Amino acid sequence: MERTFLAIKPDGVQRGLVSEIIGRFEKKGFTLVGLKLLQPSRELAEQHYDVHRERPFFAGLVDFITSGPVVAMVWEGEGVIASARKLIGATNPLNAEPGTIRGDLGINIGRNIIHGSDAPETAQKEVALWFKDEELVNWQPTVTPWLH
Ligand code: FUP
Repeated sequence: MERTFLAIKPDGVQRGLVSEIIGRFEKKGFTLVGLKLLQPSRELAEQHYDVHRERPFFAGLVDFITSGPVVAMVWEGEGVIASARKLIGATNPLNAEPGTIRGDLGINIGRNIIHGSDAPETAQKEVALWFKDEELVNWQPTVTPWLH
């Protein structure tokens, strides 16, 4: 079953948006298989954003993501990678559609609340970077089988 890596960034945690955001993925019907709160190290943040290493915003991005606690999650379900990206909305919250997390809750591209893997390869890489195998729970909901 497909899995994606999602992280509520320090702005989302500090603004008290954790339950609102987790609720959106729960209500959509995806399955939470990994969850932890951590303040990422610089090394972890730099690896996570390695693709942006040469971009002018890289240092600021790493400063920000390491500035406070992050809620790191792995969600599972059919089509979860692309669907989570839709629920999250465009990178710049000012361009994100209303109804999406960034469209409803943010205004600043540097403080855009949540990260979501953008493709199967990055999802696999990010899940492995942030979680050990034993931190992930293999389970299927039995009370709502019609969603799965
Ligand atoms: P996304 O996949 O939507 O998180 O966006 P990107 O991978 O393109 O960018 C990663 C993060 O870099 C964004 F969440 C915010 C930050 N960023 C900037 O701060 N400025 C930019 O011009 C582009 C991205």
